[in-house]
Amino acid sequence: MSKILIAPSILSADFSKLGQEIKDVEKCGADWIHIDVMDGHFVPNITIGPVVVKSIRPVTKLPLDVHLMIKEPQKYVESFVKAGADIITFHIEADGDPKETIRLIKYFKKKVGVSVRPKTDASKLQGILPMVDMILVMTVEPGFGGQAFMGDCLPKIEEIRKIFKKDIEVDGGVNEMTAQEVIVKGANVIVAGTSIFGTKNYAEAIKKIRGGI
Ligand code: S6P
Ligand code: MG
Repeated sequence: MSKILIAPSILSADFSKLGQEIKDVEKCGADWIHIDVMDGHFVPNITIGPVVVKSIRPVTKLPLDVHLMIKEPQKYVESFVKAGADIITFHIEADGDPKETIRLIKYFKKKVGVSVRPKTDASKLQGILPMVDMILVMTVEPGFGGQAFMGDCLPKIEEIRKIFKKDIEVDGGVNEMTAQEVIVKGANVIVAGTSIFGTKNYAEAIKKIRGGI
């Protein structure tokens, strides 16, 4: 089994000291920094944009894993690339031609991910799997941190793992217990917001989510 990667979601960090929070999770064993971008249209919440990504870039050596929960993702790829994103994931449900958006991200030589909402069937990914580096399986309805994990998404992780050998990232309500459920199904990248930033000991939280594997 490949190494389990932990990507703390900064949405649950203390934004008044964001740089320090990122340095802290890096020191405590995080592998990637997960950045949730919401536009108030694709999801009912607004978070951060390229300006914040740019200010984070010099703070850490870790890859910046940008999760775009926005309409028309193709319009914003270049801004996030210029801001310093290493991995750009957009939603298959967003408008536009997913293949064109994938090609655009690849043109900038960035790692490309495609995400599916809980109710979206894995079959919707047919045709794009050979083009991408990562599939992000949402285990909550995107929009807010701190929601409860949706166990009915577990079979989808297994279904995708059977036909996809690259990274499978899981995002939403993941804690030390649900992490083990998604790892067993084949996930190898774990996003965790509340279950890391909501604790006092980030190193311990990351270690427990990784499950000692
Ligand atoms: C979607 C959500 C995710 C984040 C997240 C995880 O609603 O916002 O995309 O990555 O904040 O947080 P948590 O607390 O569920 O681990
Ligand atoms: Mg996310």
